[in-house]
Amino acid sequence: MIDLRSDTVTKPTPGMRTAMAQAEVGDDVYGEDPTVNALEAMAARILKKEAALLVPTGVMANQLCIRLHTRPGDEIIAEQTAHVIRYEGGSASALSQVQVCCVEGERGLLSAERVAAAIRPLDVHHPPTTLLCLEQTHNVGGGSVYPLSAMRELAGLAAARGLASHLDGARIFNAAVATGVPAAAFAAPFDTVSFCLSKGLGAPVGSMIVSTRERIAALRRLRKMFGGGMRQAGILAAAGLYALERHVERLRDDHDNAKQFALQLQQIPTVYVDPDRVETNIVLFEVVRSDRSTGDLARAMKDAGVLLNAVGEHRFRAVTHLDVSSADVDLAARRIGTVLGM
Ligand code: TLP
Repeated sequence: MIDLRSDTVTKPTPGMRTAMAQAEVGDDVYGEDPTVNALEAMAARILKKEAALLVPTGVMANQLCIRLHTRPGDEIIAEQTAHVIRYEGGSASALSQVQVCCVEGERGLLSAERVAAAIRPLDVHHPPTTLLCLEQTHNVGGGSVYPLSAMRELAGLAAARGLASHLDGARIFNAAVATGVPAAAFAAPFDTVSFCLSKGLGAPVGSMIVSTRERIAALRRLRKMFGGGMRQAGILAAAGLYALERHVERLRDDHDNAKQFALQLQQIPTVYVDPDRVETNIVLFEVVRSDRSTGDLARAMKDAGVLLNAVGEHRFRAVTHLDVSSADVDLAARRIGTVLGM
């Protein structure tokens, strides 16, 4: 089975498992886990921020930051297909009691004009706009990458208008590897930045938040409140350290495989895909001229040995990662061609 549903499906490599088994541990709620402390120091160093915090998931990372930057009744701005809106179970409203202003972007990427127009003027009728959330790379946008200039412009606009800024950098290292811009440069203009260890980096669990020492101290308290204070978490942190040391540069292979996959899909007459839009490890493609539903086609592809996510009426998402090789994507494209009658 070739699993292209997500880069979250990766399993720890033998070397990573050894590092996890050998990790020194302590009680991280007391701040006594040396491996967690080492991971947090490394994340802060790489992203050039003062401090970092390990949290169990990317969702928790985003939601802790939303909670930190807002008060009940505030409004936050995010692109309409952002992960914080679509895939976090309504937690911004449930856990932070904020409403979300959904702004339309181009392949998930917002423009300064649209964001500026969405910031509400001070008025007793309006919810105060207090936070701008961006996503790098943009998942639903197809792994699209904000250029550094756009990130600076948007975060600068937020700061100038008195808003805090949070970057959901779940795949920030994919953006860094794809553009050659250091992840720290993308992170620099934001008040808080989160990134995932358990996607392309291949760790089984974990996300990091980086920010100032003061904000990380406040987030540590909120993490406890949200139930995310872990004990001997060094076993997980060891996987994160291993991933940051060994699995960043290899993201390039995932990008090459994604591009190759898109080029092969393009040969199938009933597939629409634009390989030029494949900037990182996510491929969005559409099956056209088919009277079968995407759910039905996804089941047929599964029977043929390819797992994919159906993400719209005609649309599929395929994600390349550590556990799929270039030969695997060739085979997956051939199997999809067979299912589609080529
Ligand atoms: N994304 C998952 C699903 O939740 C959709 C995926 O398969 O892509 N931010 C972004 C941009 C993400 O793509 C994800 C996960 C998260 C946050 C949440 O991370 P986890 O799953 O660790 O809570």
